[in-house]
Amino acid sequence: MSPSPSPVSQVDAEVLDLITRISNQFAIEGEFVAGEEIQSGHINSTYRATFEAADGSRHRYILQRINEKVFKDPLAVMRNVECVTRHINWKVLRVKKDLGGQTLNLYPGRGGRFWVSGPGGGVWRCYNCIEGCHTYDIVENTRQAFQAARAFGSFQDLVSDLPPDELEETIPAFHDTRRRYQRLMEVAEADPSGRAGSVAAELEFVRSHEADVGRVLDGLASGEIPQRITHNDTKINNVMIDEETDEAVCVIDLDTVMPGSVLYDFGDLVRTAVSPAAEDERDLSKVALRMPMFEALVEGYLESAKDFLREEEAALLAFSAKLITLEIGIRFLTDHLEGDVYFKTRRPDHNLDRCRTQFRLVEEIDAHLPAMEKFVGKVWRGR
Ligand code: GN1
Ligand code: MG
Repeated sequence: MSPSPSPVSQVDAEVLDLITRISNQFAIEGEFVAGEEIQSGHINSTYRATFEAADGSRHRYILQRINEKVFKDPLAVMRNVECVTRHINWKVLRVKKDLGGQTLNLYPGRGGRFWVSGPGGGVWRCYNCIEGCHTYDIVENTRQAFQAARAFGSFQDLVSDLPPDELEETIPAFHDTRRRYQRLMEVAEADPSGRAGSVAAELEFVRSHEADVGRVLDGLASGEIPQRITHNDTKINNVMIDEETDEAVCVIDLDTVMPGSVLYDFGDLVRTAVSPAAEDERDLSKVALRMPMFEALVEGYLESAKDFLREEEAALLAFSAKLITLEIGIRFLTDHLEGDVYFKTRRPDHNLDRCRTQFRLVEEIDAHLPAMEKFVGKVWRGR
């Protein structure tokens, strides 16, 4: 299969002017020479700026505007990100010297904070650009899958000793699948965009999976599944992979790091890494569960997570893939019914296409679940 790095696009003069003005407010050296848009991500707006220093060397920086419709308190997001990046930097330096790789760093801005206000409002931040790496929307080989899963397990380990009270809940009830389910049913009932009639089959699909939505939540409530600090958005394109060695170098997108279950992290990684089809693929015959990819994810994840993971969590790793794929499908369908107010869309019915792809993948996972559970059990016992 051909490589599928996440897309980057040219920007028009107006956006270029905006990026220039924003980047000039951060403490970065040199003069702005170029800017482009990074298109992956459905929430924030992300750009890459190139600066030329006095000695002629060029360096790139990531500029991002936080979407405040989604993150109602963007400054809480910034407090969390500052806390997490500082902690990781400390830990890599002092505790895990052999971890290697790169870490995300925020640049200070005019006004003495790690963010600046944009001309039309909004909270902007600036990160270092991790060079020599790609992010992938579709995994090409099992080495990438193994590496990405190991990186997310290490990430969970890195943030495991952050005091939970230090982190604010940037999106309340983010992975409350039961609440996501109820919300979908309410929106379908109210039908604000007049689209519910055309998604009867999808709604029926969700209803037929009602029994699944509480499984991790109930474990969290009873204490059987521990609450931990987790990433909460472990899409495969949120890990930077070295272009040459395929090694995972750095986990990015720290906006939803907060208390949760590691199962959501593992499940979302499986959702985005096992299928050779894009998240919004319209040809559903292309959606498939590639068992070798799943196996590489399990091996990579357990390599870094086996020491802290509990038996009860390991037992639900395979199921978590089904749960999170259902949950994200529910969220896409809800947004479709609400008139596309949350996720960025690039074509009509984009959220519906994404939802259908997720539900097809749920079926694929269901069909493979016994084999997936068997494989997890084998690796877990042999750890
Ligand atoms: C959003 O922006 P991005 O692509 O990192 C969403 C995730 C979804 C994902 C689906 C804050 O993440 O929860 O899983 O889209 N992020 C938020 O692709 O809602
Ligand atoms: Mg994200």
